[in-house]
Amino acid sequence: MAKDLVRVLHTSDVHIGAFTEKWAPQPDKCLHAFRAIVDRAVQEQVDLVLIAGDFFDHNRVRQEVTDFVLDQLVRLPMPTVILPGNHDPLEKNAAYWRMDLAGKAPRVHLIKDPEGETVRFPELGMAIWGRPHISYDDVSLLPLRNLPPRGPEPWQIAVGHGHFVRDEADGGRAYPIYPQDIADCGRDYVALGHWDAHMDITQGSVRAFYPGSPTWVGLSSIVEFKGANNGSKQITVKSFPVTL
Ligand SMILES: [Mn+2]
Repeated sequence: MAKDLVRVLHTSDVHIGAFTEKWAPQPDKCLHAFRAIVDRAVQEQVDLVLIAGDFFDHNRVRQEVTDFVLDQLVRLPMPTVILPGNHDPLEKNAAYWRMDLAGKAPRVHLIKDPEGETVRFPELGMAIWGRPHISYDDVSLLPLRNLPPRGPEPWQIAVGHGHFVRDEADGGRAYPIYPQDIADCGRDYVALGHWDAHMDITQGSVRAFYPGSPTWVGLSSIVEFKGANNGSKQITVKSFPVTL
């Protein structure tokens, strides 16, 4: 039987590597933001950490930066799922390849399959599907189209990094996510990334949120999944300030 309460720390857009030069006003801002996220996940003993893209600001981050990030990931006692975004696509020179995740942080699952893949956590009764960015040129990527059918776990999550299309004015945007993509994705919760603001863009019965960038707006979310065993499933999103 799945756990009755599953808590997921959902963050995105940490933009590690942005403005890290010594002349920048706050050169360590994004590193401190991520360390604060890890502190919170440890304190709150969440069941899973989900990073919905643009974890890194770019793929040229220095080795000392990827070393710091790896040290922080190692501190997390729970599984972590990372989806590469448009700033940190999984290209040949991706920052992710310069971290020994498999050797040092084996609880981290990096979503790699360009078509999309599902990471399963039977002990949590949860499965997470995502399609990664794999190139800086993939502007026509549809992050939430053509998902596989739901799996057996009671909680089916999608993670997507892209731009929510609000109206016709958004028509030409890269990595579009249409309202119908969310409404039709067959998941319980869509963990989004790309926007810096915290936004609830729930469509029909599918809850969907941008958590907000911990670095730029100082926010992140803990999402509580409750009641899978008694048939009254309930999802609560709690936004919290990330203090640096
Ligand atoms: Mn982005």
